Amino acid sequence: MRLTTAQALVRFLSRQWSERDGVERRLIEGCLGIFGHGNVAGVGQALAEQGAGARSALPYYLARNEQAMVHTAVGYARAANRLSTFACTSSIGPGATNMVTGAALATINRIPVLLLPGDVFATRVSAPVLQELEDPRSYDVTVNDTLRPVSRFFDRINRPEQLPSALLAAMRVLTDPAETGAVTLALPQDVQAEAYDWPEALFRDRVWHVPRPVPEPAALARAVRAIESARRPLIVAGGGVKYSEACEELRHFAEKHGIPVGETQAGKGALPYDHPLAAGAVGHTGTAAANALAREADLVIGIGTRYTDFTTASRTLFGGARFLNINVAAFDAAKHAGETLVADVKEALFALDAAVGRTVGAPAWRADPEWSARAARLAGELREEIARAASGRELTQPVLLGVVNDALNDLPDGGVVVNAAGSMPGDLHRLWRPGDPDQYQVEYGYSCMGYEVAGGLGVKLARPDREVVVLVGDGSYLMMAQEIATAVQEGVKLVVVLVDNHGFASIGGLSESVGARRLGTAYRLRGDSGELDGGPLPVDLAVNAASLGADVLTARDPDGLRAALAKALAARTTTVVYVEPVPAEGPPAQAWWDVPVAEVSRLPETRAARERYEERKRDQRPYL
Ligand SMILES: Cc1ncc(C[n+]2csc(CCOP(=O)(O)OP(=O)(O)O)c2C)c(N)n1
Ligand SMILES: [Mg+2]
Repeated sequence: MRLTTAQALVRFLSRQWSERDGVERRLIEGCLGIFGHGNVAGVGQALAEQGAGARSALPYYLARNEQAMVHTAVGYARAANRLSTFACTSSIGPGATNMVTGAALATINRIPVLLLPGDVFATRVSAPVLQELEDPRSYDVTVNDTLRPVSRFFDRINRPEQLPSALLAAMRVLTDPAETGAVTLALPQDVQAEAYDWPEALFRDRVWHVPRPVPEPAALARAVRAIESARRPLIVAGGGVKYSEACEELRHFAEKHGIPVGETQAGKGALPYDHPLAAGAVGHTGTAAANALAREADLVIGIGTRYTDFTTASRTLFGGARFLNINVAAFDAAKHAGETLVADVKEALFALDAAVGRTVGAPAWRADPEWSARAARLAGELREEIARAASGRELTQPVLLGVVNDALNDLPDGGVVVNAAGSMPGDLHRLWRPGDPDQYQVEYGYSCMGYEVAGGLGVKLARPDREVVVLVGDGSYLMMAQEIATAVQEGVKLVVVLVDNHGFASIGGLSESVGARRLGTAYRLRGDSGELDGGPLPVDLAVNAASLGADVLTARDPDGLRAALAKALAARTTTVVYVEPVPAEGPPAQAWWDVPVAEVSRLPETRAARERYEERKRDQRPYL
């Protein structure tokens, strides 16, 4: 078939499917894009020619910012448990480099997205073209090379003939649970428009089987021995549990053996929050319950977790525990010198279920009954503590989150909550009571300000059956609120709760604790002193949201918020609920986080912070 490279690309993408457990779905649901001279005549023309409407094989969505469109693709793919995603087409130059942050976010969170940045002429006949970076050492370098370290697969299509093998490699990485992340095919603008004779076979429907690798028998035997020799095991459930759709298996395994479960941000909701073995959030933003268990456990069973510093409290949390790591990615399984079980989480739990406690002659294995009973007591106290934190007459942030949580848990569909950066993720991790595993969608791998609205749009595209509530701080809103306009354009309804505390509550607190005097963390006018300590900014974010096409409601107290949320959830159009919460001290952190403090300073508060830092630093153990 004689087609341009871009036409062949679009035709190919519209015929790719993923399959897991016998269920097939489109692998590339659609194409988000912003056009410029680097893609309008190539990918843009190809999309237009194939028919890019909502009912076409590869629908096109106009976004407002290239970083945001990658966030939208991530929100979609994550809510689809990584079985489907979006392509993102950009022009060359700034359009392409705007995607770097989104790509890093996708790769760090292990979420598949397909990026199609335009690139400068392969022939170089017109070089340097508008927006081309010239590297005096080599004409082979373009700004798109910044996407290499943040992509799990990167290729530049300098000849049409290179496209088929690059596409096959790209689809393989997108659908490989161990390798997935951002996949980038850089497309020189002349090659996009160049015609070539393609074999028809390239455009046949192709199904990509998403594997569930089973554990190796010897590794399974070692894992069983590790579990059976433990008395005080603790499961740390990460995002891998949810992506593998193994929450039921996790519950069954924990119950059968009396093992308490702590959850990371990505794993939150894996176990019902009111389960007697649910110790809640673990780590720096963890609960007293989970962290107490973590300090005393003799075996940590990490399931689908990357063990970030928030989970390990910068390697201060897990006492003398050994590690057993169940992960589809060998890279993660090998962390902390653990016993490794490289497998899909569901398959691993299935295999362990058949093997643990079945050693001939041995009684069915369970954790020390006192340990399980203690976990149940702590879980009970945790539920009371969470209920206390969320109650109150003043609209503090914990109360606000409690009101939103109740509103979602009252919905028949359970809703989804989306958040990423600021002071809310910590409060959400500790306090949120997920109605089900799909409800909690907090991006905390990259914790990227600006993910919230754009990511929420993607979540809603994946889950039109659910109400999607985006929680966004004023700082994050000011970085990237423009996708409200895209939601309005698409008739995709979001509820955005805009939490305006006039600056960076999170970094303000952190700044004070490290002796940095809260510099640059409150939004104030430049005052007479020359510092940013003047009056409040005359910035009205509620009016801003209305100007983007959203309906806007304002809430001043818990009852007002309940009423506004009820209205917003019942509405058909995107609605922003604007709230200025009452400032309140958050609960004290139950575990440390390593943020190095200045070793020398003239400021007394910095010296005091350094003393505290050095004391805590002594607890840090490498685990290996
Ligand atoms: C893109 C990006 N830049 C900087 C940071 C560092 N950072 C983390 S939270 C935060 C402030 C967030 O402010 P806001 O959204 O208002 O939330 P609040 O802390 O007030 O709850 C900053 C600057 C980040 N996470 N992401
Ligand atoms: Mg703020």
